[in-house]
Amino acid sequence: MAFADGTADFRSDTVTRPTEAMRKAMADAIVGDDVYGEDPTVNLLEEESAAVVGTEAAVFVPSGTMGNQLAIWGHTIPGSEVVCVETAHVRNHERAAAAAIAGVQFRGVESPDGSITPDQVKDTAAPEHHHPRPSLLAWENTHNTSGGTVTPLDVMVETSDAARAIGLRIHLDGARLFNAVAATGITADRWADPVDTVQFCFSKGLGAPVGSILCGPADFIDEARYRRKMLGGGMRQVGVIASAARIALAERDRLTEDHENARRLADGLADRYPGSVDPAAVQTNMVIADCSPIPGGVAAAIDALAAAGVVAAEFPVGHIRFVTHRDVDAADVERVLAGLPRP
Ligand code: TLP
Repeated sequence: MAFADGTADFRSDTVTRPTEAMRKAMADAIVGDDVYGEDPTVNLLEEESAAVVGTEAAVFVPSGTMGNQLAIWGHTIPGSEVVCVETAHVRNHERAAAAAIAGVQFRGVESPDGSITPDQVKDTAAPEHHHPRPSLLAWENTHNTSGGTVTPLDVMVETSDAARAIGLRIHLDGARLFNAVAATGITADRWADPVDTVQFCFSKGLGAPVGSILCGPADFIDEARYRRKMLGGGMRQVGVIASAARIALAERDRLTEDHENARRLADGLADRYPGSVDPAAVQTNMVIADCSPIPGGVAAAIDALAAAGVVAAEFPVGHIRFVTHRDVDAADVERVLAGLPRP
């Protein structure tokens, strides 16, 4: 189902527009001042979210970035290191906020798919007089830049155990946690079990227009709520948007449709342009296509798609990242395949 103007936007799952049910819920939302803790819709959303991931508490935040940054700030001390994969969103796509806010730097470890081994974490422990000390291990599951790959739960458990053994706290950037749930059938509370805090987004595949949530122990979340206000994240009558997020959370099972559409697209691209996509690497709602087998390369592909009413962007260089979501369907996948230049 493309947008009302007929375009199908595959750039990200952040582009979804609120459904009629969300718009109605937003119009009818019962609200109060959330800075006083008096917005009933936000309070419900926080309780429901904490229950889904099995934590004591949760705090609603405007963005995944703010959720991640509150976690990093709360878990670390200035001058320490956050261990993550070198391509992590917290490291590369959050405007260096962790350096500005928490005063930490990142130790990015090499990983093709978002996994981190116990040895990679152990190697970060300060071995000599010059090395900064690590304070936090940050997971990203699913992992964005490797194409929505799932880090297996046993890998998360084993490496998190190794991290705890050397005194690290553990955060999960679960912007797309429910894509990992949909791909594996493993419930969200089990993914959250090895970590101290988890951030997930309502505004990605879940399809809400705005909002994310940080979940964790009650005392940690109390402090995060205090710091959210410091950052200007006290949002007052924010039940207006929490109402849409509640619907997004309740409808999370629909993500399997996005995964089916991504699979269709991956198979179609691999068939037409051998070498562009490894279908076996496509596990959730993203397909990263190497455009070198497409005549004219990435620029010609983006232009041809635009002429077919498909919005696509280069990410990373020489590639297009196609992301499936609520506002693109199987017919839009066919539109991509029909629109691209023929070999
Ligand atoms: N990702 C966006 C861009 O910022 C790259 C996208 O289009 O994929 N964690 C992960 C893993 C993310 O992918 C994102 C957004 C965030 C955090 C940040 O969420 P927001 O945009 O709500 O701050």
